[in-house]
Amino acid sequence: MFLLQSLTPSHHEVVLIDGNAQPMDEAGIARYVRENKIDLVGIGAMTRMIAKAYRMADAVRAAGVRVVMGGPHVTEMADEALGRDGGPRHADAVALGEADDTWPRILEDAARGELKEVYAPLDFAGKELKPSLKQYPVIPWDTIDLQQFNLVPHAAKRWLQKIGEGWGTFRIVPVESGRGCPYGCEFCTVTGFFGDSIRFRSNESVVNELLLLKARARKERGQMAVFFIDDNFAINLKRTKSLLRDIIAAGAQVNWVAQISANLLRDQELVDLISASGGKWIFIGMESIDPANLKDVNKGFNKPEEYAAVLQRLAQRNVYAITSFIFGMDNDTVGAAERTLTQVRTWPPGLPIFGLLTPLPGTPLLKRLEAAGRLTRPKHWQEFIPFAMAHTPLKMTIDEAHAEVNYGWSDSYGPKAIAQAVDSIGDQPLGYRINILIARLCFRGIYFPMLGRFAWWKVVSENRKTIYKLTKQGFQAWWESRSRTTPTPAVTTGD
Ligand code: B12
Ligand code: SF4
Repeated sequence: MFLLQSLTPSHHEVVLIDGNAQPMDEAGIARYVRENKIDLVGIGAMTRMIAKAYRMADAVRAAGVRVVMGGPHVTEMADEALGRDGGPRHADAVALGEADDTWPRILEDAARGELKEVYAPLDFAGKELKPSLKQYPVIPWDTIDLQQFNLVPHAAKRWLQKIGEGWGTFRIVPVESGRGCPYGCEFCTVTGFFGDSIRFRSNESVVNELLLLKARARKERGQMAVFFIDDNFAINLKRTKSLLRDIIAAGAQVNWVAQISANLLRDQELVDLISASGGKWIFIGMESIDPANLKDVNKGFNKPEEYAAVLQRLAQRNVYAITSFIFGMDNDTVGAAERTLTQVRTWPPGLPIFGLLTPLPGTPLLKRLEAAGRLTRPKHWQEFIPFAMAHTPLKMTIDEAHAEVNYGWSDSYGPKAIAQAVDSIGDQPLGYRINILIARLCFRGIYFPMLGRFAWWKVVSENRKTIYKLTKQGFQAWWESRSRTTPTPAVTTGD
């Protein structure tokens, strides 16, 4: 939404609401658009939250305001959004595919009262146009209102501003450096949506964006981390290395996270540059430790036998991994989670996450399961249930697959596992251990929602031993550094 805002002609005013950061219900959004005299509402959503997005769209339309929807789900299911499939209508218009070029057109049509139903990025011959990222707009990070994205509690702001370079604000900002991934994993929408044509921004425009973010963080005495949202940040090794070198040369390093497939992390020079340019966490879609499963989903380029070495190479540079696994694959049997965790426990500490194989619209997986008559909830997004399968796996039941995911999360995020993860890097600086602890406590919430103070209090209490140990060590380190810097009185002999 930051990108679409930047592509909006300047005579329009844009307000951004992120449903995760600033949740609203139907009555709330209807009131908001009325009170703020909004003329047009744009909604983007993934399949997972499309049912909620439709409810919000319905409320906005009932308040008399037009709705345009875009993003990966409605691109595949435009008829559903427009009510052309026999169901209710949710959107006045849909933007198919990448809307960089169509968004300004949509706005002009809406302003003239001539909004069309479908906007597709096509050339005069009707061929799909993929926007080049060479002329990327400047996202005005120095002026955008980022209050809704601050992860630091307001009450602690003043105090935290004084620590080190300042922690008065902490935001993780999405930055795009390129689009597309040609690998075509069966469950993934990316190859179909962005196409296998990979496009990159210029190094200069990415570096300038980072410098802008850094300057804002400094001004606020806060922290700005970056999530490079590229699907596969190192898909072109030569280009990624050149970008990282330019970031280092310009002093534009910020702490960053990115998604990179395991096969590309064999390269030692890449890992060195990741570390030197501020890379802290790499999301790796490991999916399975079973080569047969990987082959089934067209991800045979993942080699489970090299997972440990890849993670070691990263950890040696103090870069850790978010390792993502999928259960319920066709070759999975009962015990898949424990077999996976037996390996995970021997790896450097990271953030393992577990999901279920999910047939998303537009993926080859959905087509295959549909053709085989294996879908149990063909339109699972309309009755969204977190961590629930929508088809029957081949070698286990649906309930057994759910139990595997539950075991994965419970075992990896219990107090014992968290203490072990922190202790396993006992020889590393305190900051890295605190980083692992905080990240584990936060990631726990993906499966065990930690909404409200009581839920957080309970988690803190369960992990009190580890928290106490690190706090004590932190206090000792602070005390020792203080003693070292306290000036000793000068002794004069008075000749
Ligand atoms: C960043 C990201 C996240 C972040 C989101 C943080 C944030 N607030 O930015 C995090 C890590 C939280 C996340 C989580 C998940 N994600 Co995610 N994520 C992405 C990622 C990598 C980048 C999104 C992005 O910004 N892209 C760049 C912009 C430019 O592209 P875009 O969003 O598609 O927008 C363009 C068009 O779609 C269109 N458009 C989009 N919205 C709108 C709205 C309007 C009004 C208009 C006109 C146009 C328009 O215009 C834009 C410009 O061209 C994408 C992959 C990808 N490359 O897109 C996956 C992706 C969106 N995620 C995906 C999935 C599956 C998930 C999870 C469900 C994973 C899981 N199993 O748990 C979770 C669900 C989270 C939840 N809240 O429930 C899938 C979604 C597929 C689908 N059909 O829904 C994607 C496509 C990845 C994939 N491998 O298939 N994700
Ligand atoms: S490597 Fe990742 S982004 Fe690329 S197709 Fe596979 S799952 Fe999608």
